[in-house]
Amino acid sequence: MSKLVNTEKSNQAFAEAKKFMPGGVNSPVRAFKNVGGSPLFIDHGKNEMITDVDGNSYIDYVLSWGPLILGHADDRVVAALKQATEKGTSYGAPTVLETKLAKMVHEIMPSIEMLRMVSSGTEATMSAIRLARGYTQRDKIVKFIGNYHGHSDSLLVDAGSGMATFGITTSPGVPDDFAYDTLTVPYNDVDAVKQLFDAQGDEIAGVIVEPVAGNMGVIPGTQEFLQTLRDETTKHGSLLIFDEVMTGFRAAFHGAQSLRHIHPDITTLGKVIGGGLPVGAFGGKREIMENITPDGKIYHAGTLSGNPLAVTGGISTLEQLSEADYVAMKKRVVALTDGIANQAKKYGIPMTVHHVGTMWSAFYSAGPINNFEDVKACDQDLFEKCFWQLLAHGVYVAPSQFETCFISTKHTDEDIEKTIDAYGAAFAAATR
Ligand code: HOZ
Repeated sequence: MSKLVNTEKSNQAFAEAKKFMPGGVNSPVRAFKNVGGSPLFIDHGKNEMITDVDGNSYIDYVLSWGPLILGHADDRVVAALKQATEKGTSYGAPTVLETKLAKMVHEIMPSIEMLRMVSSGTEATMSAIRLARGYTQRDKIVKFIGNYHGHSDSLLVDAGSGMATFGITTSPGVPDDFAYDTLTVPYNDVDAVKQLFDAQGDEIAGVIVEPVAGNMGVIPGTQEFLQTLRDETTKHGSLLIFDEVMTGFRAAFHGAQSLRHIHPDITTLGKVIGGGLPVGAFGGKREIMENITPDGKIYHAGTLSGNPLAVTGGISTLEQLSEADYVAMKKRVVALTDGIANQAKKYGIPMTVHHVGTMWSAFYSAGPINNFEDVKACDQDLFEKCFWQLLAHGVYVAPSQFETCFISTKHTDEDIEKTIDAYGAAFAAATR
């Protein structure tokens, strides 16, 4: 149960859900398990607010774990979806909408010359790995400790997000042989990358990386680190995969790749590209993408890939976003994170705040925070106490330090002020 708010109906809903679904949820990070309570069951959301089944409303910084950059139930997205639904929910045949979205994505991220749509971020990264392996005719892949790329077998090694939250390094059910071909390296560790490529570079199919890590809180990949990945993969004939499922249209409108001016061979997308509907995509250089079926032999398929509703959600979201929105969102994120840092200072709480574009996180540690080990050393006890206090003050943040918080175009200056005040009240209560 929620410790400080009346959540009787949520608690009842959770008890019932647990009878029929493992842990009562359809994704573990929702369960509030590591903050020692039970989750809120959400009744509805509008703009930057969500309301639970008990009628409590919160300023939402989870935003469905990133997709809702226009906030909940944006009027134009809802209208477009209603119209699309009237025409049919799925055909299993091409629509012009898919080409429209692929073209829009290419214009926003020019490194994506061709695109294949899928139904989730997990499917996008899994397919990108198969593409890298098929294209290079090699098996080994490199990932970074604390990066999370969904829950497919090859990538579920030393992962962030829920794996980190629950302290699991790999999952029963992942065959050893799969993990054997996944080489892991600390994030932002340039020397470790060079050493690995010196030793095994010619066996490596690809490197997959979150250019700004978002599954251990927000940790930017340094310019040197990302440039080293580009240089080493090019030198050894491996592919560089930027996992921008979270950072795409979030770290910047043109993705994290635009911040570092580095072009990956393949990019994976999800979240914002579906405007809150189940979606994913992977794309990149034409000469690589043309190896996918039916043009090539690397197999990929999906009944709901390019689903008209999901694509409509993505198109109507991307169409509404302007450079001015990003300037405004960034200004608010800076005000928010500065405000939180000031409150922490006032109450003598060691804290490090990070933000990139529309993503932010507050680490309960004096820092610096550059990699997974740094996040593991954060004060979990204090995080937990403050988490419940924030809820009691109407602020909903991600229930783990291994996750990112987000902002939408609908968050107002007043929301930011209220949130900073809520952090102040939470810190006062937690240090009492
Ligand atoms: N991929 C999301 C961010 N870490 C979490 C969503 C989930 O696992 O349910």
